[in-house]
Amino acid sequence: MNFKGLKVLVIGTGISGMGAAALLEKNEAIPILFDSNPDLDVEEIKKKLPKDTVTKIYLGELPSAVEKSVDLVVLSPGVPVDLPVVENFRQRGIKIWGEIELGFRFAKGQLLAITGTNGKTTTTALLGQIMKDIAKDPENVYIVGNIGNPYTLSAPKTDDESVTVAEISSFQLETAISFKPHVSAILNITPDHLNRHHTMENYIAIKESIAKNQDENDIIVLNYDDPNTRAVADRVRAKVVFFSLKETPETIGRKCDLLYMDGENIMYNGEFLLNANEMQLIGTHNWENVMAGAGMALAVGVEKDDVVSTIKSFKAVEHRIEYVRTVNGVDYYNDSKGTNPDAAIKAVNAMKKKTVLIGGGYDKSSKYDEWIESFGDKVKCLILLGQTAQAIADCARSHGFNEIVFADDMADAVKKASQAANEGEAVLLSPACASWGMFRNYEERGRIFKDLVGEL
Ligand code: UMA
Repeated sequence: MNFKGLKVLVIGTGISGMGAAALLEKNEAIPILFDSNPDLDVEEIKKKLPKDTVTKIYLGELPSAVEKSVDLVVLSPGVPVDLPVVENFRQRGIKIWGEIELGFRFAKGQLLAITGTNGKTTTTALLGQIMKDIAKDPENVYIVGNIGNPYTLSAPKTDDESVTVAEISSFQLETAISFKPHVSAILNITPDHLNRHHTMENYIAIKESIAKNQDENDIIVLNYDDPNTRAVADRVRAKVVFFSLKETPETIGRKCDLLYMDGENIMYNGEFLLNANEMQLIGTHNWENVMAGAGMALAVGVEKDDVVSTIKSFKAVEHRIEYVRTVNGVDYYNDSKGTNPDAAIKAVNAMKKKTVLIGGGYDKSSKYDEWIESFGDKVKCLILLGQTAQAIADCARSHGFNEIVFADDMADAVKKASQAANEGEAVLLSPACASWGMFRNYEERGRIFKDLVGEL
């Protein structure tokens, strides 16, 4: 597609909007940046764009003359697709792409893409590392997407030899039109982002759309244990590889490629890959992430020994049950990426000691019952902050859990957690909620937590 002279409205001035605007300008399109937050500073935004940029920037309201002049709209992932301004463009027949779609139009080489409610970041980082470790030129392997690297920044650098490993969120899939991975994976689908996607059916359909352009030559790796992802197998054209914590080739009752557990051994179609205790990652949810990442790597022909060697040395990604330090005999863990109840349950399950848990944050209309029920005897005290604090406290009390402390902010939460935890116990930040409203993103929340723990 020729972008020369095309007037493209880019909505959102976060990292995706910046990446999109820079790519468009380089390709002689005329990007126009718009952000609905009127309090942003135009000069600060300009500083993040390439030098000598001529991109026009509008904040708050989009002038109707500008709205009428636009040929194409590119949305940042955080911009809901049902906003009135977006709806207006749709009714006028103006194309609406996500930043991922724009990147994809410029990308070459092999594309491996991962979605799912939880485990995306770990699986993407692991698979990216496997591909880097075997690559002739590791610089030509790109790890992009929701993990924090806009696709539009790396896509134009790719060539036929490139490998791109992409973490793709449901927000990004909603506006990915021709996006077609060679290998995709859906790790699991449990309730999340329902304030944006409204129903589970819609959320599942969006996740499943990662495979909508895949054909018989492509591969999809799916979690057999999750009924939502298992059912996807019957609706896609790509060849299916399953992974499962529960089934084996004998019990699964169908002929298929399968990664599975034989006790604590990770297996692939009857062949031993590695023992789970040889990995640095902890928790059975990570066995699933490892099976998914290994399945994708094996699908593109990476040798078994190479896959295993990277898995053995791979360490937890930042903010994902990340050990911070031990103070006065108390272990501190940062799981700021635990942004929904399901992810937070996995962190609680991975804890080996009695735990003081810090939770709460932005309200995504989640239900907290299963998270509270997962506490068992392990969680001794819940420290709550943010918009959801009261709702979580009410839910916890209705399940008979009464050890609840409210905190004003993260500093207060860390202080109260350090007072509540005794020697030999753990403090875990795993909020079950997004960070928005109190922090810019989960990374900022995690770093502030780690800084505060560092000061104890
Ligand atoms: N904005 C508008 N109008 C709106 C909503 C937002 O103008 O209606 C503006 C905001 O004022 C802000 C900008 O959009 O200035 C932010 O855009 P964004 O929210 O899309 O954020 P980016 O900085 O571009 O980061 C996005 C992803 N953010 C979201 O999906 C919310 C990042 O995922 C991702 O790393 C990045 O693109 C690169 O691909 C973060 C995330 O929280 C980690 N993802 C969610 C999750 O993991 O649960 C899906």
